[in-house]
Amino acid sequence: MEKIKKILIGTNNPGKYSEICDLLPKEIEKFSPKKLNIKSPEETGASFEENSFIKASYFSKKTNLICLSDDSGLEIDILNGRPGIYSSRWGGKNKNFNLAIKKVFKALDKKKKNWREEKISARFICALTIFGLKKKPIFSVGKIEGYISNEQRGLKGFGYDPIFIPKGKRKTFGEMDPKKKYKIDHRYKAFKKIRKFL
Ligand code: ITT
Repeated sequence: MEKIKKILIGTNNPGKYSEICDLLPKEIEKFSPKKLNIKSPEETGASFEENSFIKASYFSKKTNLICLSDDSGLEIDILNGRPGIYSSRWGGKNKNFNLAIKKVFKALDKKKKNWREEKISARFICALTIFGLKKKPIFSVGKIEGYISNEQRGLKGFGYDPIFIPKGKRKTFGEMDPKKKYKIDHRYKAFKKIRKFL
């Protein structure tokens, strides 16, 4: 099997970038689109898998490097899966996640007045693609089930971390030590399935 020596981590999201760096073996040389001055492509896919493939193939073709991309997001059941593949876009142009979280709370208020007294089931999903190998691309998906917190808690992590409580835990991802989060989350689970390639 072709072992990867160099990889472009195809994300312009700093939170994701540091988490993916941590999940990859130390000896792999890592590159970022930011350093190479490459903007992200438009995410025109209809699923996490499609968008992940769009990013990995785009960055890989631009750089001639093997590229790993992650498309991820938060699905809330009573919102019919929203924000889902639009998780990033709910943060607006400036990727403001206080704003995105406000939007989530507003949508929940609209759906169910007393949602804060109930368990609001949700999950984080991560779809990974590795593109640019001699053989066909590698795909993997990981999920973590949990609940939406009735208030924003914790300053650690990124994105929706302050409102997501994984099943069986009390703390939000925003309150958890990032190293602990990295060992249980959707991204970790997706990585675990493709460990043999890395
Ligand atoms: P790239 O496309 O450049 O990777 P992005 O932020 O636009 O960056 P996505 O399109 O995959 O990435 O959007 C995923 C959004 O879902 C991301 O912006 C976060 O807000 C949220 N998200 C994904 N994983 C998360 C995690 O582990 N913790 C908190 N929020 C997460």
